[in-house]
Amino acid sequence: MKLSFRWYGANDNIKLDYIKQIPNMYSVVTAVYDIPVGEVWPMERILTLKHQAESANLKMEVIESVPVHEDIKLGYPSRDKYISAYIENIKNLAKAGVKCICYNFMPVFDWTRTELYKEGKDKSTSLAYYPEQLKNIKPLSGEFNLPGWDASYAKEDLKKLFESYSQINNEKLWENLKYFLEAIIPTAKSVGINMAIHPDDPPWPIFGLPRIITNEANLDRFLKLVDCPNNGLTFCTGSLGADKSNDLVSMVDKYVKQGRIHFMHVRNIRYAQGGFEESAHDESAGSLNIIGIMKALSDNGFDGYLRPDHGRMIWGEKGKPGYGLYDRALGASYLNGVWETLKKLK
Ligand code: CS2
Ligand code: MN
Repeated sequence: MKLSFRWYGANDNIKLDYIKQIPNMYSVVTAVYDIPVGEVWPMERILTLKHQAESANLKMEVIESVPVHEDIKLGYPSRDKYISAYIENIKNLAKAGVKCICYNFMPVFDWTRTELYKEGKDKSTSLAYYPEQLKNIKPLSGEFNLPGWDASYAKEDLKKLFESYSQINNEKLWENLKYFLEAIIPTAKSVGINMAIHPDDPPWPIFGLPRIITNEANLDRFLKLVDCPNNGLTFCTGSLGADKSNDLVSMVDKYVKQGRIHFMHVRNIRYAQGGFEESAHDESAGSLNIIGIMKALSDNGFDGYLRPDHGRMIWGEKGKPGYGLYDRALGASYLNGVWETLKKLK
């Protein structure tokens, strides 16, 4: 496995040198964040990120994310223009040495939580999702109060978007995803980029919006839409694990054997109040079988990218919820420890 770490570019408070000091750290996972969705990222911006990473002795082989324009998910005629731009991005990123692109196909909202600073018994804080609280969140109401998303949309734009999605059920979203993949995967293949879709987080519909990248049957269906190794997965344990019926160990085993996992997000969650709280990465801290998942990767010789996912806020650190340095570094070190142990015991 190639250990990697999300870095938000020059505006990230976390220094690249600090990231490199995490043992075994190989690559950053980053993106150009300030170009509107659907446009081509200027080559010099991509190269700047790469040079910054390289000056700290890190690679820049994974991009998370190249976001997909809503018109593509909605299947509007304008999608072709946005798909062309997406293809340009794939080509340019390949020229800069990128090997893997993470993206998602969730309508309107990416991840959804009901609390960003849930205090644990040890006074650390983490992200949490309680279905009871979700009932009280009404994205279309006057006080739009969805944690993490409040400032991202003007109320009127959001209303329009929701109206557009009233025409889109799961099957329509599948069709639009297939159209997108058929257009982009041949380019990804020819330039040697692995596309890696991120599962829906959490893996069920929210606010009546369709969500399809949620469980094993749907991942099977996804991989067959375009049956090519470059059409693969970001296997996010915390996202898929929120649905207790997902058997993560057997899913990892199966998809690594098929060569379709290009990127792992490994984090733990603790089931609570019908939902979940994000915990430390350690298996004993939460509900997921983290060691079993790492063993399935190790047994199958997993050679893709792996990053710790969200961390708690600990040691007084202030920062982007889920993306502080300290707990993610502890997570990376824990995962390294498990990995080395498994290797040694082989
Ligand atoms: C990430 C996602 O921070 C997170 O929750 O796992 O936002 C992820 O970057 C996107 O879904 C990938 O497109
Ligand atoms: Mn993830």
